[in-house]
Amino acid sequence: MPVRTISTQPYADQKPGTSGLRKRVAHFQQPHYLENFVQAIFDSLEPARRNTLLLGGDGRYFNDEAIQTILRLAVGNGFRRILVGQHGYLSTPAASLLIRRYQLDGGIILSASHNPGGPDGDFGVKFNTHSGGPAPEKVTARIHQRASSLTQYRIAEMEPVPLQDCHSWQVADSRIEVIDSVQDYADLMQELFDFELIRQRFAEGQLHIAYDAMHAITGPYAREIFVNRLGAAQASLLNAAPKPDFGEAHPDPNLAHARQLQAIMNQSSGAPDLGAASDGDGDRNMILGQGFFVTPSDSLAVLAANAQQVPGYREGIVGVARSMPTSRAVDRVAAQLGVACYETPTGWKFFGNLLDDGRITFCGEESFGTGSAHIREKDGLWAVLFWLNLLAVRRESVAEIVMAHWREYGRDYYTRHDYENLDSRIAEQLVADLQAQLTSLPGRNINGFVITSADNFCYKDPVDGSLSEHQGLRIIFGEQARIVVRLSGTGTEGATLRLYVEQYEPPEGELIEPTERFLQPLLAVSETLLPICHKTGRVGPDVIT
Ligand code: G16
Repeated sequence: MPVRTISTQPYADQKPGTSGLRKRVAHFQQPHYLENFVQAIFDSLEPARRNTLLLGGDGRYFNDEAIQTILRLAVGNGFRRILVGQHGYLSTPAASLLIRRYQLDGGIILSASHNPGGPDGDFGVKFNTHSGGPAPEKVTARIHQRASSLTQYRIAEMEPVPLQDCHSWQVADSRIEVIDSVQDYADLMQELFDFELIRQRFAEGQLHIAYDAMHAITGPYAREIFVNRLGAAQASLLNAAPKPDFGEAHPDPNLAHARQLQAIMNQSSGAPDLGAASDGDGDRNMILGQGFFVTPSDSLAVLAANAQQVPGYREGIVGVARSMPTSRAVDRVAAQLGVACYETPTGWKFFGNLLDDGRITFCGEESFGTGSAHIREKDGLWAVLFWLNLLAVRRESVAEIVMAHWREYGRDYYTRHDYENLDSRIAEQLVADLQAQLTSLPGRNINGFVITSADNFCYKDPVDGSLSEHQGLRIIFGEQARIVVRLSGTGTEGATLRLYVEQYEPPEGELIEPTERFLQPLLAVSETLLPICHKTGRVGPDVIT
């Protein structure tokens, strides 16, 4: 079978962001664009780590075509063993699991996560290393460097590989295996959680769930786990058939986009006990109780505090980590448990070393990501099962569990305001203006909020000592409050400015105020320091989560 060497030109814009390379579909469809980036990934691998590969994606538009192209590139580059998800599907958490379970050299996951799909939507390519986690910054820097200087790629001339059934093919020196990832993933979940107990509660009619797969990748996994293994009603699943355009919706599990699920959970009577949703590639989760939203930061804290209620974590946890903009709720749990708590930059890749080094058991982010040492990615269904397991054990509602948590640890009121598709120059200037004031801020009292420190977050990885600078501006008001601002690294158009605002209320204080009302004074302080509306002409954020 012939392998051709094709001339290409370097692309300077193939710089992976927070989570892989994300661009508009049409951008990826430019001649040689995808091939260039994938060849750069292959070239950046050590020869000893260029033999076995996992490949799959979230099923979005262009997934099928990109998989066939990457298969030809992998064969052309001499990979000996290539595992591909059946139908070309792999959720991000399942991909992480399979890389680890089959001890592969790495995996390519095709997804733009929660970004919309379809011909006018977004596409993305992520590379995960042999640990099963997203490539760390030193690897993505190598990929970027290579992509910006590449002049040719190697591609095999071969027929498209049928992906409908699980089977394997020998093509030249490469073995291509089409595999079903659902069973492996469901088996792991069954090891971690008390399926027997959950199944019993479902059977007794004591527990009900509504799970929204948002027409994205988790539908088949959710059907196997909730319906086949746990006996939940078929009707518990919403939008469970993956679609290339996600049903023309935005597969982002938050209050702005999971409206159908919210309507179900806000019914005055008959709402299920747990409402949950996942994103395009299945690594995010949103947790709802009856008329009750659990912030991702609170969810992480509650799971950490309740770890021993769940079989997989009976022996307790060794430590936790959260991304810098995530609220400090989990820090309070860690302090009480006497375990370490790490603060990392935004991006799941920063948890990798802490997990590999056995320093943490749980980690999470405000961006609807929660996970544990069971794999090296955040895991949407894992978080949902954790909550289900908790509800089954404690026989309390989601709201009761969270409120009991606040009564013990206090509450970190939290909101994130996103200003999307801003003119990049204006957004960068806003951040630069605040950056310029940082050193003069400590000691300043704005409407009763006293700034104790202000910096641009810099992270020194405690395992390998690597430094990641300029990870977001932090204005800290002691234990009382924080304001954080940073530019998103996952958008594909203009700049997205994220403003994160949190304020702590101790256990004896006001714990059930509406979030935006409680945070109004601090939001006003924020507009004083960072006049987003004034400088952008916007009247408010595009999305509040
Ligand atoms: C990715 C990363 C997360 C990050 C999120 C938002 O999630 O894996 O670690 O928190 O993007 O990043 P940003 O604020 O830079 O847009 P996903 O689910 O999109 O892969």
